[in-house]
Formats: sequence, C-alpha cells, structure tokens
Amino acid sequence: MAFNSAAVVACSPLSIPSPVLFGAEILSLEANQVNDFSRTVGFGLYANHGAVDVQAANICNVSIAYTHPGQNDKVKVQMFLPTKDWNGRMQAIGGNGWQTGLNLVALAGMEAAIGEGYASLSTDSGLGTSDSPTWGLLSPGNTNRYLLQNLASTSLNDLSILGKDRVNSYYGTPPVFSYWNGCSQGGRQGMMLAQRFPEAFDGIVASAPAINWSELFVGDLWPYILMNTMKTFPRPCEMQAITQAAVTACDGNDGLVDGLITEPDDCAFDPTTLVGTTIQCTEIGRNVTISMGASILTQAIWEGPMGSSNSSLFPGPKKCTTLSSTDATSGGTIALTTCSSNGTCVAAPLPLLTPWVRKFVLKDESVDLSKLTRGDFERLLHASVNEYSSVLDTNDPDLSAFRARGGKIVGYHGLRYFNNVTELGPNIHDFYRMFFSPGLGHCFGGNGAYPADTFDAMRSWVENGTAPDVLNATFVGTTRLVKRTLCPYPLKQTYDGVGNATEDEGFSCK
Ligand SMILES: [Ca+2]
Repeated sequence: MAFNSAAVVACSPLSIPSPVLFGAEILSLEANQVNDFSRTVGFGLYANHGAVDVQAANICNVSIAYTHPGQNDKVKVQMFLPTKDWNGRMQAIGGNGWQTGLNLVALAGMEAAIGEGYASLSTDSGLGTSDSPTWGLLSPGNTNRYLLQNLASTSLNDLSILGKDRVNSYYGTPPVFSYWNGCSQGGRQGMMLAQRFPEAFDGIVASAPAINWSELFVGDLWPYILMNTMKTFPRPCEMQAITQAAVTACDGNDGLVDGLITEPDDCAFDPTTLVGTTIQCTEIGRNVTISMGASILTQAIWEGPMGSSNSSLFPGPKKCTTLSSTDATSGGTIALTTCSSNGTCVAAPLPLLTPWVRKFVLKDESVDLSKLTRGDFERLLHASVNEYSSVLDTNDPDLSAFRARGGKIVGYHGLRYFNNVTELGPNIHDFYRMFFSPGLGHCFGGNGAYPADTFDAMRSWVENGTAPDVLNATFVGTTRLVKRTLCPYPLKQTYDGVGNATEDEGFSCK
C-alpha cells in the first residue's frame, strides 16, 4: 500500500500538533524517534497471530496523556508509528485480565505489529498496569465508577479517534484500514467496540471474549463456593485425574481418538465411577485415592451454579473441561486449592475474581469470602448483574450498525453469544465468524490447536471480501499432532475415518 513517505513529518511534539478529542483535555504529548529496534515476539504472545521477528525497525514512539475533565483521571495512550515501510493500516492491541492494554503482553503485540508494518497502539484506560484493580474502591462503600467506565467502554472509542488522528498528523493521510486485535479482556473490548462504537474499527478480532462480565466474575466463583460449603478440597492431581478419565472416556465419540473432545456437551461421563481409584500424585510424590467428594464436586461444577430452587443460574463449563490449573491467573471455572506441607488443603478463590466481588459488588474489602453460603452466592450474582450489566457486559446481540458499515468480526471461542446474534437475523456468517478449537486453552495453550492466522483471516475478509471458511491451527508443545483445520461455528469439525489425521487429512466442516 503506497503512501508518500516524503510527507512524513519529523517525530517531534513540535511537528505533531496536539489532538482534539471531544470530552477530553490533552495533558501532554511526547514523540521520540527510536531506530534499529529489533525483537523476536514468540508464538502466542502476539494474540491471534504467529511469531514475528522484528528487524531494525525505525519508529516514532508517541505517548499521549489526557483526562476527562471532572473525572480526575489520567489516561495514557501509546503509539508506535513506523517511519518507513508503513503498510497504511492501524492495529490496536487489547488487554488481558484486569489490564486494558499497554502492559507487557500488549506492548509485545504492538512491537510485533510494527514488524508487520502496522501503526500500532494501545491504552491503559487510566488504570495503570497493575494486574489487580487497586483503583477500584475510593473508600469503603464507594467504587471508582469513572475508571470502571474507562475500562468498560469510553477509552476504547477514545483510542480509535486519537489513533486515526495521530496517523493523519504523522503520515499526512489517515489509515486506509483500522483494526482491533484482542483476546479475553481484549475480546470483550472488541465486542464492546462492535456494539457501541461501530465506526471505530473496520475489522475486529475478538477471541475468547468475556461477554457477560458481570455474571462471569461472580459465576466463576462457584467452584470456590462449592468447595467451602461441601468442605471438600481436592488436590490438583485429583481433579486432573478425573478430567483425564473423562477425556479418555469420551475421546472417541467424535470418531477419532486424539485426546480432544469435539463435542464436550455430549460427554456423559460420570465421575463417581472413579471413586476409590488409586492415582499417582506427582505433586506430593505418592499415591492418593479419588474421593467421593472430589467426584461429586466435579459433577456439580460441570453442571454450573444452581439456585435455591435448584434451577440453573449460569451455564457451567463444557463437560470434561479441565477443572484444575497450576496457573491461578488463567481465569475460567477451575477448582483451585492451596495445600500446606502437612497435607491439608484449602479452597483458593481465583485472583481475577476476588477484587470484583470485594470492591465492586460488596464494596468492602474486609469480607471473608470463604464464609459465603450458596444463598450469598445467588444474591451476589444477582447484585452484580443488576448493577453492572449495562456498564460492562457485551451481550447486546444487535450488531446491525457494525454490519451495515461493512465491518467484519472473526475470533475463536465465545459461541453462546454467537447463538444470540444468530437469532436476530439470518446470514450472520456474512460478517461474523467464530471458530471452535477442541482442547485449546484460554487464548493460548492447553492441548488444542492454536489458530495463528485468525487476524490475517479477518484482514483478508475486510480488504478483499474473502470470508474465512476455515482457520489453520497448530498444536503447541506437543509432538503427537501437527495441525488441525478449524470450522466456523456452528459447523463442526468431522473426521470421516479416511486419511492421516496427524497430517490434518480426513476432516471436513459439517
Ligand atoms: Ca476425539
């Protein structure tokens, strides 16, 4: 894509005029030339892409600080503008966990993006880069609503406007195409943009989006509530063994024994059949026996939270999904325990969720969450949705404005919301495609295959009208399989029994 490189102005605050942003007051603008920047950004770090080797890039590094007058906030936006070899496009990088961007992962994504020629950018939404919302409570009983609003939505549209404006100031032309790239928090941000600010980006990648935040951040506390009320605290090895047995039992249901379950909802495995089974527990170096408590707990977590009338409050995780993790920051519905050297274990709430419950729902950091009853849980879930759904959740199925402006959305996982959009109108695949990878963890990792071409598939769709019929995914950290083709939901990856599955032969989307 050609642009007149002679029109590029010097990388200096003097030559880049201060931007105008409605509702904001610009506090500062810095611009520094950085030359010969090189870095290898590894596989999985640049969301929805493969690895990128950045070689001797010259960029203009622009930082903007601004405030929304009256809100006492200070938002930082940073942009990397390739001095030469700009590809004419802008790519905004989303956040993860409690961070909206500009953290180490987002910065790695921005650096990888300049290696591909993009003008890249990200925002901290005024939150800084702590991985916990230290800003959440102004005083006991009083939440920081303005910063929550920044996180939820406001800073995202600001980023698009500032980014396009800075690109125009620096290159003398606005970006030909503007893209959002995110997973998890970044996926939620992408869906917020599509729903509330449809003009902000031409194309959006929103993988593993946290769609129903207000429900999810209480709902995923369910295993913790169950463990405490059942007084059952299984070791990680016990939960891993149960999950592994479930995968083994249901693996072949999809026609191929490959360690992956294509249709977890169809897995009828009963964990209580394992009670009394001896397993080797590597974390303590001896054998343990699978308990009735751990089996019942597993079944209850898979079923999802139940209310006082035994009705479902919130859909559970797919059956046979892993309920144990050594990575406490991974999020999701897992039964996390911490065990002392004398062998006793206690339930550990997920670090991602506890600040939400304490600061935003209860507004009191002194509450002992281990004392919560099932009734408390039900009330908390209702309170969270009631107060915050309209602020944070991205479950509005009406994407008609984004569709009408020619926008395209691609991502993997996040299928329940896709069903809701489908109900509003036909031909959803004309602008929105989501893919499912059996066994793939949250954004990256796990046993499933990772689709590193997700972003480029979206870009081709926007620019050439080439809709992605499949995504090409690669298994990471395992030698048993190499690659697997992913299908756009609701089509399912089906193995016809012919061909070498390890070479991705014999699969079709049906
Ligand atoms: Ca299988």
